[in-house]
Amino acid sequence: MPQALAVTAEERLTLVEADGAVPSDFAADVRAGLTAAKKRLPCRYLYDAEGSALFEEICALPEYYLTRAEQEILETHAGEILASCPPDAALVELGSGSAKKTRTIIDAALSQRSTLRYMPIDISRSMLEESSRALLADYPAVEITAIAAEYRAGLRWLRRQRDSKLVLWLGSNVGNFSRTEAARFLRGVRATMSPSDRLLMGVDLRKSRAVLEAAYDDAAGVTARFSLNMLARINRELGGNFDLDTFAHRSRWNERLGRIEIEIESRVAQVVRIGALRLNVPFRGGEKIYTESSYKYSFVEIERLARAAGMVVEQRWLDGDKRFSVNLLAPLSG
Ligand code: AVJ
Repeated sequence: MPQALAVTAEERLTLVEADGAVPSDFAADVRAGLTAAKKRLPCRYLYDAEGSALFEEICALPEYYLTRAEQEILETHAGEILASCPPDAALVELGSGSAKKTRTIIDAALSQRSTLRYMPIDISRSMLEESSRALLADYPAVEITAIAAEYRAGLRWLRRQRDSKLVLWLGSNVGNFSRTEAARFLRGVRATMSPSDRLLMGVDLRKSRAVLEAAYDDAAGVTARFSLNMLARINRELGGNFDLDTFAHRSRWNERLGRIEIEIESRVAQVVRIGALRLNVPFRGGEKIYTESSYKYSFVEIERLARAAGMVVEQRWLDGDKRFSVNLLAPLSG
């Protein structure tokens, strides 16, 4: 039985549920957001099973260049990226999701060394388990410690680890944060890093209105379905009676603030009932619910962000069309 000697995938997987996480409260946030003078819903609720599947579809859209551009950069420069990190560094990933892009980094690492520790941190436990098992099946030399946690709890857990590390924060996930929130979050990441650790951050760049607005309002209507899924989720989980045909997805590039602004607009005056909240929500014709910001950066803004977090941009790579950036950040001493 040669199998008895093999280290099984199970033995190479540890799943940690980081404690102290304040679980987000969909019902309370929907009530607060839809009774406010300016209606809003937090973008983290876009990602239930339905929304996560739609987001995967977005990543393959012709208009949504971000995923392909980042993948191109990682494929072209993975060796160089790893050469800039401690040779024994563990790989940490914030918001790992399906961890598809991570494979490029893992391949490059394993061409230089025999084993690798991967520590994905993600809010979705099911996504973590699924992506971890897939990786373990394909990479016998990889050991995984998967942390099911929101960012804050994940960082708290990371602060207690002693491994040297390369932290991955890909996909321009920084875009959902305001610039102030992004700096605060990165200071938290900085606090987990020792001097030789590095942060690899994928950041979408400022560009023309036409390219940006198409990326967030594709011809096939997938982004619209992704957006409106927020209302469908309220219907499913909170007994809402939103008629999705009477709402429209709107996205607009705000050049001054450097962000795409995504809203859901009520096409007519109407009252929506949300049963579980015992709440009636009135809408004027044309009234909007703000659901998501997607911030874009110039090179100077990326450097400013790094500095504000006590780090410096050590290296930067772009795709061939110069639409997207991958940045290697090093902690500043002190
Ligand atoms: C996951 C935040 C990177 O802002 O491009 C895509 C989310 N929303 N299309 C982005 C999103 C609509 C995405 N991020």
